[in-house]
Amino acid sequence: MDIDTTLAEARERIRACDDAAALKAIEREMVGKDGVVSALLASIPSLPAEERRAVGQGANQLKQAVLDAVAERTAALESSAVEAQRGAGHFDASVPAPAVERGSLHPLTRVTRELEDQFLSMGYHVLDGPEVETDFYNFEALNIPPDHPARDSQDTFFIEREGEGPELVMRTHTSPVQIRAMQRLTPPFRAIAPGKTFRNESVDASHEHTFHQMEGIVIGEDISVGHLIGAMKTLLRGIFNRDLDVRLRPGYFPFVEPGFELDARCPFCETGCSVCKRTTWIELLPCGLVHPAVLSAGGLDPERWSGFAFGLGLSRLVMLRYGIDDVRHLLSGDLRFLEQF
Ligand code: FA5
Repeated sequence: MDIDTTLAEARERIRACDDAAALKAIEREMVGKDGVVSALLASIPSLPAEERRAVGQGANQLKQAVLDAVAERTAALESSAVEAQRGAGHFDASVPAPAVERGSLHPLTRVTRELEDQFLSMGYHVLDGPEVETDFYNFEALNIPPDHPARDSQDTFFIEREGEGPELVMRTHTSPVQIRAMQRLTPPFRAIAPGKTFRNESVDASHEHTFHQMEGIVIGEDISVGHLIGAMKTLLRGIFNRDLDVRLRPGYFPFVEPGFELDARCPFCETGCSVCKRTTWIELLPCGLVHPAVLSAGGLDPERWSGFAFGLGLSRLVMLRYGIDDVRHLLSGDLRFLEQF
């Protein structure tokens, strides 16, 4: 018998053993009265004289090593049994339960949901659109062909792709949903589309590379700037809970004609404050009547259908609503900021 091999096998079985009775059985088999070690010792008288000493020492070492291994494994099994009992059995009903940490809705989610409710009640669809868009939807269908200078105002993240296929971009605004809405819905219709947008911006307190917008589009017959102003006033009433005067300034966007920047009377003051930069007006959203080329790109006949569209800067609106001074807080994931809502 090779003593080293016998010991290695015995140790392996002991390590793998996970109950006390089985451990005892191994111990008996190895060092008991009729066990391996006894058999080894009993064989000594029949061995040549020069081998007897080594076999005797080996048998004693084997016995001690097996006893040590059994003792070590027994201690390990006992301590894990105690742990299990602690975990499962000891319950003190008088100890106060750990406080349940409740999450809360992100301010962007809150404002988005409020606006969705408001627009749903006005008969609008709430639409979603892909955040990774084709160049066609993000630019071309919106009357911004390649090399049009308006592309400079929306510095874009292009997506590298292998092989054939249309050029892909992270959408720079929610306006592509205008085209998707025209393709999907039967006019007349009204729809909003809140969501994430991306621009390769130099980031500062009012510019993020990832921010939220909410597109609005209304298509019908004989839609005029009057309808646009009426809808915007209703929108503002929903946001600020009161009627606010609005004014339109000319604004250029290739996908609307005429195009405007809509300002609202500052909801926080009457004579000028830091929010309105002492002007009593706050710049709220760009908007306009849908350009005939955009109606055509969406598959609608511009001779029959007309419409208005607007692009609300949701991130900026949330900042205004909650007095947040830096747009970068919104997506920072910083709990010190988030726990305030
Ligand atoms: C647009 O994105 C147009 N698609 C809006 C539009 C829709 C016009 C429909 C006409 C008809 P603009 O680039 O101005 O326009 O962005 C709209 C709003 O998004 C801005 O008023 C601003 O509130 C917000 N915004 C733009 N860039 C950023 C940015 N980097 N970080 C945070 N908010 C931004």
